[in-house]
Amino acid sequence: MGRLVIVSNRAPSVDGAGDSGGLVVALKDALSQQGGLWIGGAPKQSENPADELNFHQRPDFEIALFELEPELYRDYYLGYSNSVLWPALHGRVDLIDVQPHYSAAYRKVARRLARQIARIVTHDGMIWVHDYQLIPLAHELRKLGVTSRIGFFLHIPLPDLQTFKAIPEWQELAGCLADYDLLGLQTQRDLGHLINIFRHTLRGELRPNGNMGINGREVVLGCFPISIDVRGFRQLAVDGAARTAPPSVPRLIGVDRLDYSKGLPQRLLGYETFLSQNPEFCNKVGLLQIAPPTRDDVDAYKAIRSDLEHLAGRINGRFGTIEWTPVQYIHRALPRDDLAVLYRYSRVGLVTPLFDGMNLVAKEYVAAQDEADPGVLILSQFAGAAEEMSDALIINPHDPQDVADAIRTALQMPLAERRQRHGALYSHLEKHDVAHWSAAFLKRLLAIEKADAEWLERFARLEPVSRTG
Ligand code: ADQ
Repeated sequence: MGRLVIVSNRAPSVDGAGDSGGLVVALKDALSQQGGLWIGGAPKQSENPADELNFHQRPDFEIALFELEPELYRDYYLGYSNSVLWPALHGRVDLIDVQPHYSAAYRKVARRLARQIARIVTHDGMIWVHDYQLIPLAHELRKLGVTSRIGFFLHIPLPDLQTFKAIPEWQELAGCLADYDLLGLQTQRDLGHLINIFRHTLRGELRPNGNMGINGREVVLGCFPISIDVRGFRQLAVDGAARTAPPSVPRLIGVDRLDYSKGLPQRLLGYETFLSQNPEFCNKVGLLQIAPPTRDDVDAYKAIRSDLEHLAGRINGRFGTIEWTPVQYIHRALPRDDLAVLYRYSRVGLVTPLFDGMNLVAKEYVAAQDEADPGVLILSQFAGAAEEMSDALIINPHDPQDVADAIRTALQMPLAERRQRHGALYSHLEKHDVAHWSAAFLKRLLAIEKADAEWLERFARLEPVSRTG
């Protein structure tokens, strides 16, 4: 069997620092077993980018970095990826910023990267492309005659057809998705949307095996809910708790990138409603919100920070006392072992996105709990994680009353019920950890024989492109 090649917008660090993040942990084993290669964007842009991948050998696998000019990177990443695709795929069509040069840059990056990858992959290799920044990659690779199996995993949600159509290039994108051999989504919800998009855009036909017949070939579809290193994260929390004292009042915790999809203002409104309706809890509970900045250069992100600070200030002004601050807000990232112990010592985990592919914080919170005295997870019905985690308290994040009621229920929940809910959530997660996720995807990709020769020929006839052009 050939080499496994992972492609993502960002590569792991060349020296292994920061590997504790989910995806690297998930794929490290599979990559090291097969002499794998991870291709990703260089951490810095360059005025004169090399037209070749830049290789670095780590002890576990090889990394190849691609460089982009700052302007191209801006239009491809901050522009098309995060000002068009991210809002559209999260159902925030009101935030889409359509600029013709954004989509041109997006396609250009895929074309350039495909040329660089086509020079190094072999027919028997497997290519696994990650996420919305690189949807057209298989299309560009096929045009160059690459015959390897190519799979794609979308980490973020796929919305319904009407919302998807708000992307000016929606038909083109649907066509590009259909050029993969395997398409993996986080949830059944998203899978249903994909099937509908294919039916309407490409006259796709759902086959009895769950795959899609499109233009005479079969595209394999699957739902692969991503997870975390459950046991590893639990151990971090256990070790951390041995070094740290618990907080003096029961704590609610929220941990999110500062993103409009995460429902942070809605969460604070729910907490405010809870405090106003349950004054007996004032002084006896606190909310810790950790929200590091992200994509600060995109306009839609600038407002969230001030909204959040305004709300936190209002709640603290309204309910706070000399001794008690109802909302503690930290605007930066924390080391994973600190996060793990903060989760463990929090009586309630608040995960309230308005739309989320999966949401790993929900899984981290459950993994970190003490099974003898676990906290309660409050989870939005719009997080992908809600499909698997029905033993959480499932809420509608748009309804402050629903959030407030769930907070009260969680804080008053008897130990026996907390243990029962946590036990069910943890045992599911233990079986469905991140290793299970990557193995399931790769097994499906491996089972695909090879790209259909006739189909590839059609591609070549369509657009003859030189490998070095
Ligand atoms: P994200 O939108 O980044 O991921 P999420 O799944 O919650 O969302 O993952 C965030 C990760 O960042 C978690 O591991 C969390 O611990 C970490 N993190 C958040 N705040 C932090 C802080 N202050 N300090 C340190 N670490 C912090 C996208 C999709 C999700 C999908 C994942 C994986 O949007 O829906 O679950 O990819 O596929």
